[in-house]
Amino acid sequence: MKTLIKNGTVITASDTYKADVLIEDEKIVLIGINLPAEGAEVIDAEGLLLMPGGIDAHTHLDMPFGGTTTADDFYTGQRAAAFGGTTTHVDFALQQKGKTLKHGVEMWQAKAKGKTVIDYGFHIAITDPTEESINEISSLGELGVSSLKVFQAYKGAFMVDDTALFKAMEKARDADILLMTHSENGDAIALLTEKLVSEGKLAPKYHLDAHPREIEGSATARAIAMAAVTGAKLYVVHMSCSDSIEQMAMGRAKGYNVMGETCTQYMFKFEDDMKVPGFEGAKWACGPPVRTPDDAEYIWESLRDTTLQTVATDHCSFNYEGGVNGKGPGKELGKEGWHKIPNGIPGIEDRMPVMYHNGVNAGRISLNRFVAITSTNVARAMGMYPRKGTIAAGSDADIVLWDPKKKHTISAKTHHMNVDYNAYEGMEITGKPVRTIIRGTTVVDGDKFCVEKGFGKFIKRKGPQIV
Ligand code: DUC
Ligand code: ZN
Ligand code: ZN
Repeated sequence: MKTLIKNGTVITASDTYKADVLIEDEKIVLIGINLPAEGAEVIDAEGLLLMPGGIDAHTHLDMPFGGTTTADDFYTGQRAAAFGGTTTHVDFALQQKGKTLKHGVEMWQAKAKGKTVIDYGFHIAITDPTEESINEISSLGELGVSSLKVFQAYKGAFMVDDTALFKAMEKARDADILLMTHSENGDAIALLTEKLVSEGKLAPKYHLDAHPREIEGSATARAIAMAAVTGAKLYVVHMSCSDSIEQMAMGRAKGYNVMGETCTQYMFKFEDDMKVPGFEGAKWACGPPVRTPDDAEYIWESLRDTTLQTVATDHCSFNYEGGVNGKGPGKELGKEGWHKIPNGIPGIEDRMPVMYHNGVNAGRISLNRFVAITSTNVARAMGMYPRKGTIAAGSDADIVLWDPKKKHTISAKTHHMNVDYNAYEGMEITGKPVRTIIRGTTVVDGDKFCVEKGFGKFIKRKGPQIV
């Protein structure tokens, strides 16, 4: 099968140029001027940008968490991602206590099976760091997994101590696995939580007091120091504030193998949104928490100056009004106390348009930088480049046809995510995907969804790069 995309403007992390793109089966085979159309289906992309499909390195689909399970499964979450121009994501598989890492990956493979409509991979989160589990890091490559997550938070659930983190880093270094940390101080959070709850401080806003910025900063510093000593490749996920990003800047200035990710919500949702009267603030409970408008500006600057290299979503959807009309339990679980609110914000569909409008249109980042932080750098870090993350001969034909003039108002009423609220409700954006192509197949065409469940492929990853 041949497809020729004519007259579009190709945008990569480094270049902007007008060209035709020829696709044969699943791959891009030729990029050039006035390519002949014989035997090909022709797509006219006049006035459109051709960008590599977005890659979201941080999602939680069908994940049991906080006494319930996330509202989006692999079908609803991936379908929404495709409407938003994301063509690949890497989801977090969780090791179950007493079980192997491989078992965790297999569990998540089973959740995805028969539901996938975009391409995907898995990180594995180590939650039971026995000697056996640590040794298993050496064979993660055989599962097509090139990244290992370690939680420095969620004491009593996912958190592991520094001994385990250090040992995991040594093994990850030897096996060329990317070590990812959720950097907060779980011990301090547990103590603060206990104190706040015992004082009857139960409204959603107290979530903020239990997750101070300073402990995100110091946990990040701890992870970076251990990466420096062990030589592991470190990727710090969901960096929310200047306290942690300053540590990242310092680590990178010293030449350590470290890089950082932020998430869209940290540029648009703030502490004040959690401080509103009533329960509404529960929508924005996530870990690390939302911070301040000053942090948002700091994040934009850090994305510009390459201190931060990727933007993900940490998509973790829970209904605001769950437990009714066939919906599973959601945020309402925390009505009696903020500490019972399931942590997470949805956004897998919104990342690309929101970052484009507020980044590129607002003059904060260039188009090429937009591609770098939403796709190319992610593919490199996750061990998928150049198969994913660029428009080049030999790469998978994952291409988003982007209309830079198309206007849209984001709303839960029209979004495709299986959740009853949207973090960007009412945001008027200009520029969005009009056609999403994955491995040469059109997955979304305007409002139409064009593939069946099971289309999405598991991507075996290896050779993570710090960028
Ligand atoms: N943070 C969230 O907000 N949700 C899922 C897990 C996490 O670390
Ligand atoms: Zn996390
Ligand atoms: Zn997460």
